[in-house]
Amino acid sequence: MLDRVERESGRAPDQTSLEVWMRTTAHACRAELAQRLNHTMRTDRQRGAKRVHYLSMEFLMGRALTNALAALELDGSFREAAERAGVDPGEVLEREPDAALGNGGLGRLAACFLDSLATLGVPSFGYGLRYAYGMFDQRIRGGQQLEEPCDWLRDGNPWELHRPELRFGVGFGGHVETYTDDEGGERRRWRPAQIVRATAYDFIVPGHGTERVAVLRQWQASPDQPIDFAAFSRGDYQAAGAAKLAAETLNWVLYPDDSTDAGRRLRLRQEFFLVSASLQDLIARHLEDNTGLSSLAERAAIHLNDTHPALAVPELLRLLIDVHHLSWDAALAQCRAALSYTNHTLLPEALETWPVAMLEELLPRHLELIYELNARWLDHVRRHFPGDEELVARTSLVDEGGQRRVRMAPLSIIASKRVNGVSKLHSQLMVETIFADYAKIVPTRFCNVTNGVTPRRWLAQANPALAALLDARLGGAGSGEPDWRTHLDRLAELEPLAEDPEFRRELLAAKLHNKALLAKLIRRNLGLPIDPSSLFDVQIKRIHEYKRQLLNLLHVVARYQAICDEPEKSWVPRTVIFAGKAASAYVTAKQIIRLIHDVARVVNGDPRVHGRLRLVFLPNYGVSLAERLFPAADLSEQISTAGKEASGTGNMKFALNGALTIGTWDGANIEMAEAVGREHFFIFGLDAEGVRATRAAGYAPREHYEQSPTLRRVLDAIAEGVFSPGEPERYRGLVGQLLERDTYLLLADFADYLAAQAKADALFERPDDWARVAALNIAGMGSFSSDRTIRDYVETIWELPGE
Ligand code: 26V
Repeated sequence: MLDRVERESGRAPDQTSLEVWMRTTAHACRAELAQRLNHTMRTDRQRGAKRVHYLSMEFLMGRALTNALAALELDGSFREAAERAGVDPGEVLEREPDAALGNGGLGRLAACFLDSLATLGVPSFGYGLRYAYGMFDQRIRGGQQLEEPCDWLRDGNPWELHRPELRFGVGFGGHVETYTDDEGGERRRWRPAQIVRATAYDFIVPGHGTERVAVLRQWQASPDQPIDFAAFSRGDYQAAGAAKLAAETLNWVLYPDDSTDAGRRLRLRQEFFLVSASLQDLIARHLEDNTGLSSLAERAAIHLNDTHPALAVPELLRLLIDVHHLSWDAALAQCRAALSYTNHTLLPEALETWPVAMLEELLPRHLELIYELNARWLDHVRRHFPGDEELVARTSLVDEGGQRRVRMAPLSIIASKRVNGVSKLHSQLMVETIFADYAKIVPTRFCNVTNGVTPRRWLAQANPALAALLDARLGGAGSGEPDWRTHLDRLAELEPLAEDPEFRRELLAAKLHNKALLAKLIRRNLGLPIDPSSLFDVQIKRIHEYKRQLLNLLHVVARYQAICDEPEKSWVPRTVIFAGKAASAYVTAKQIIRLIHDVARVVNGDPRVHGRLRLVFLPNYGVSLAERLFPAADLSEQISTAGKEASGTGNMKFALNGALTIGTWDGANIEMAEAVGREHFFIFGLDAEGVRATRAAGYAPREHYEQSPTLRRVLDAIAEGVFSPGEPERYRGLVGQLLERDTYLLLADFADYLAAQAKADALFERPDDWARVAALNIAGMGSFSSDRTIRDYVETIWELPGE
């Protein structure tokens, strides 16, 4: 290490910057990983292994260095070298910027999957885009969110392996022509108006407890010709650089969800760019080792992470039919055997559709193929459901209401082998609601694979205190026992330990340690003193109305008012922590952030409260901040309106780190509660059926307001400007929305939520009992490892042969 630092920087190891240390360490790891990559590729090729190709517009990777050092077992030598040079190893690790190439759950799930694919040794490629700017950085000014570009590549990326030899052309626009081939057959051919080059940048994902690795291949766009020389010579520099600009725009920024219509064309171009480059790459690899493409699906599973890569359907058809001359039937058979699709949300506003006119202009051949596919599909529907023309209209790939649009979820469903939801409830609701018609026509295509998270990052690396305790009790790596890091089922062995007072004491000590670290961070970043012995009540995720951060805040206000009424009473001290980003165009979500800050100012500054209630908003939520928050939480807020949160994965990270959950009967909360025991969860509120029935009966939120003095007082205070005295009307509209519509049923669940919070207080007053329940929660998390999830995908969806 000391040698490498000198060679990297031209300076002595104790004279160089932390950045150089970080880069050098990353380069050292990358060199090892590149060797492992070579071995992995060689064995897979020799074995003729079937590979998984995971196509995703998002990979929310976070930092890579801690994970790489752990996987390579270089952690100790790194620390030793740094310390010898008088450098703090922790500070070196902090220098690495987050790779925030995702919005939230969907992107982080993809990152956890890569970790598990590598660890399980599944032959696999992740395919994504090399965004220059990832998820925006969130700043808070005057209590309001400001977005700033996330310039994560500014100082280069020490991890990536540029592969200039892997280059493919991706077309856009132009026209389609008919021609006669050598055998006299009539064929269609796309003549794009523009070709953009795609080059690969590989990020190597290490496996744990194995020398195998996975690859995340990220595509970079560049123009066919970097400069239009004729234009340059004329002095028209704008025209000279136009192609370069147009190409590079493809890699410009990660789209934040809920983005407005502006720029949707660019998003479509990004999606096609990802799909086309990835498919050409995997087909080229297939043809290196196989004679033709009629065996493609035997060797390649192609997975669509939501519908963002759904253009893979017509692009694969085009490549097989137009370029490689398979028949329609043979090509469709390959699609139907190779492709699979995961749905991640039931929210209708998040289901992708594209205007026919836009497709016609950008991807004319693909539109033709979609029409042909649609005709065949509707034939199938008519044959099986004769006379049901309404079913035909509803299941058409083209939405004919208003501006004609292509529906991407149905496109993915009809051309896939399997379609899965991400928790039992979500998969059930998926076939009962949004995809009910398709489930009627092709029932066996639908299945469930419940999400999971990687225990390496989210427990072993994020929570060394708890990891040490688990090692002491279950045996660590090298103890001869299977390591819990790769055999998370072993957590079940903690169940009897929950009855061991010494174990409970150690568990509480580990938690207190983590809370003290977080308190220090809050003090440093926000200047707020936090009591580490208070109950840390944490809600961290994207800000969205259905996730109901506002319900949490209503509880905070109710508690504040109660403390002010009886300041002498002994209140269980609480620190309520929020973090999360609002989509830049999502006005209500941004208002919720502002309200959190307004309430925090009043509550934290009120002497009557006397530190027994603190409200904290930590800016710029992301993977690295999350790694500090999960280990320090006592209470995990998973309070979505039942039926709305497809799965949740933060819920699993909390429980794995010994937090108790206060949550609704929604998403994976249900399976977690069943695994841990319902009695060890603070479950409250309406379930999905209750939500449906409440709405069907004509939900009247104002009745709750009128019947509950507590609720009335809370809403009145917010509406009348108690927390925004400078602008008393600021939240009138927000409260008005709750009283009139309350789309997400906050008021219906309010009373029960408060009752559940009171139960949490009561248990927290008995630390030994709390610790027992925390231990049981950890013990129940064995099956929420993404290793289990990936095994499920391998068996039920990708159908890779067993070892
Ligand atoms: C939609 C869009 C629309 C256009 C611009 C970019 C963009 C990005 C994301 C989305 C939808 C995101 C869906 C999502 O993240 N779903 C979450 O998936 C998690 C993993 O399965 C799951 O745990 C969460 O419950 C679910 O909300």
